[in-house]
Amino acid sequence: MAIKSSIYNCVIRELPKIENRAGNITPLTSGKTTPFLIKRVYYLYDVPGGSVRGGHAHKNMQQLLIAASGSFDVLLDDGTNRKTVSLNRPYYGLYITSGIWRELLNFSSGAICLVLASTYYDESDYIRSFEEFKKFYN
Ligand code: T46
Repeated sequence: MAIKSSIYNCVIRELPKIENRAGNITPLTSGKTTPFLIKRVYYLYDVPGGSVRGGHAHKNMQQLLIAASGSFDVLLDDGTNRKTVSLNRPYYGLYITSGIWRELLNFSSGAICLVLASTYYDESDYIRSFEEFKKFYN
C-alpha cells in the first residue's frame, strides 16, 4: 500500500503578475513559483466542447495547472474525498500533489491548460483505472 495523499493539500497558488498599460506578464520560476523543480512543461489546447481529459492519477508527479487562457474545471479525488476547482485566471495555479485522481472538464472555447510538471514523461507513473487507484491507496 502506498502513502495516501489528500485533496486538501491541493491548493490554489497566486502567481506573480506584473502589470502595465500594454498588458500583463506572469513569470514562472522553477522551485520558486512551484513547490517542486520543473522538469517538463506541456499544454492542452483545441479541446472540443464536452471533452473530459485526465482520468488518471500519478504515483510520483506533482503539477501546477494554469488556465493560461479561458477556463475549465478540475475534479480532484484522493480515494476518500472529492472536490472540484474552477480555473479561469492566468495568475492562479492549482497545485496537485502526487497520488490524486484528476479529471479536467467544462473547457471553454479556446481554453489553454498550461501544466508545469515535476517529472519527465513516464507512462509507468500513471494509474489509469479508478478502481486500481482506490486499491493502490486504500
Ligand atoms: C494532467 C492533465 C492536465 C506524452 O507522450 N508526453 C507527455 O508529456 C504527455 C503529458 C503525454 N504524452 C502522451 C501520452 C498519451 O498517449 O500523450 C497522450 C495523452 O496524454 P495524457 O493521457 O497524459 O493526457 P491528459 O490530457 O489526459 O492528461 C495530461 C496529464 O498527463 C495529466 O497529468 O493532469 O494533462
